[in-house]
This record gives sequence, structure tokens and C-alpha cells, in this order.
Amino acid sequence: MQGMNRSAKGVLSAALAAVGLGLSATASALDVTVYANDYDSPATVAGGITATGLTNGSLGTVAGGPYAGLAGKSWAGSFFQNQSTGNPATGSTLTLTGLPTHTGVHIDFLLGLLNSWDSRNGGCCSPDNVDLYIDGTAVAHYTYNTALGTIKDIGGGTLLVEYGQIDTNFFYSDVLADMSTEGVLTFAHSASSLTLMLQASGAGWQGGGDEYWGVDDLSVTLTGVVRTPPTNQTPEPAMLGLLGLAAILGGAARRRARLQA
Ligand SMILES: [Ca+2]
Ligand SMILES: [Ca+2]
Ligand SMILES: [Ca+2]
Repeated sequence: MQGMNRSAKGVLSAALAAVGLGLSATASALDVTVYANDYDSPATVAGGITATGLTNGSLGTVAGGPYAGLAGKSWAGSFFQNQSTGNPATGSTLTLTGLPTHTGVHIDFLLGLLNSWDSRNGGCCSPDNVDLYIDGTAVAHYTYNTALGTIKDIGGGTLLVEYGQIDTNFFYSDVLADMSTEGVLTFAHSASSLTLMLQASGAGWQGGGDEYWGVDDLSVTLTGVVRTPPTNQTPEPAMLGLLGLAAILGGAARRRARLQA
């Protein structure tokens, strides 16, 4: 490079850097929200992905509100509800298949623990739990004491409403939590499919309208999504221009070096 002026050298190095970037641009990691559902309009699902669920539920109606969550979420309009009975009760599953290459997952939703929850030490009518499963493995159990007992457990969720009325049953009060801050919902994952299940359980679980759970603004974001460049990659016209510029500048530098020698 001897003999090149500073600006020419800068252009050349930039051109070579661009060429190098183009030839080695094998991947760039992105965060991509592939599923979002506010239960007020059809779910948004990224192309190439098939989404099923949440299963085994119906739509409930939010009373009052809207109740603002984190990152723009809102418990508003309609929400997904599961009023199943039994121990365990019938769970609700979201299944996503056809996921692109990725390294992690972040699941986000608002969780309503609705009406007469008896926590885990509410005598006759407890324990009550809603259990969270990811890919078939239980990762968390939540409960609250809107009726009996003293235990409040929403894991790492952020409490938005405590003992308010966020559904249309005003006899018992409700709890609303923002689960975006729950650590178990951000995890390493690379499989091409994902399942999320919420399922009530416990010897005291009554279900029905007495005690049930609901979800609103449910989303799934893949982290570290890899964009693989097309195979048999050929330089873009702009890249060819940079290659030509690099050759021209390189030739000029060599000619100038010979003249100065
Ligand atoms: Ca909604
Ligand atoms: Ca109960
Ligand atoms: Ca209520």
C-alpha cells in the first residue's frame, strides 16, 4: 500500500472490508416474534409456522380496564379462559411447528387468576394451582388467595391487579400478572417445534366459574434466529462494483509505488 494517499487507502480498506463482509456473511441473529394473540382478532403467525391452540378454552370478557401490562400489553376486550374441572383439570396447549433455526425462546402473556382461588393452604378447598409446562416439562406452578389461605405465588411475574375485578364475575375478586418478567419463560431452545401448556391442578381445585384462569396478549418470540444466506451465493451488482473499485485502487497503488521506486 506504500504510496497510496490516506483517502484512497481508506476507500480501499472500506471496499475490501465490504467484500470480506459479503463473502463471510454467513449469519446474523435476530429476535423474531412468531406468534401473537390478543384474543380480539385472529392470531398473527409468522410465515412457514403452524400454530394450534390454545386448546380447550373459550373467550371471556374483560370487565373495566383496559388493564395495562408491560411492553404495551393490555388485558382488554376478550381473553382466553379455561374453566375445566378435575385434578388435574384439562389443560390448554399452544403448539407451534415449523420454527426456523433459533437458539432461544421468550414467551410473554398476561395471566389472570380469576375468582375464588384458595391458594395452597386454604383448608377445605386447596391446594389450587395452575401449572406451566414447556415442551411437556413442568416449569412453574402459580396460585393466589383471592378466597382462602395466605399463599401468593406468581413466580417472577409482575403483579398488575390484586383483588380487583377484571372478569364479569364480581362476586370474587381477581388477580392479574404480567409474565414477561418470569424467568422460566425465557430459555434456550432450538427444536423446530414448541409447546406451551397451562393446566390447573390440586386436590382443592373446583374449576368452573368458581375459580379459573385466563390469558391475554400471548406471544412467542424466537431469539437468535439465523438467516442463512442462499446457497451458491453470487456477488450482488453492488458487490461487483466494490470488487472493481478495490482492483482499480490496488492497481493505482502499485503503479504509484513503481513510479516512486
Ligand atoms: Ca384481549
Ligand atoms: Ca379451590
Ligand atoms: Ca371476579
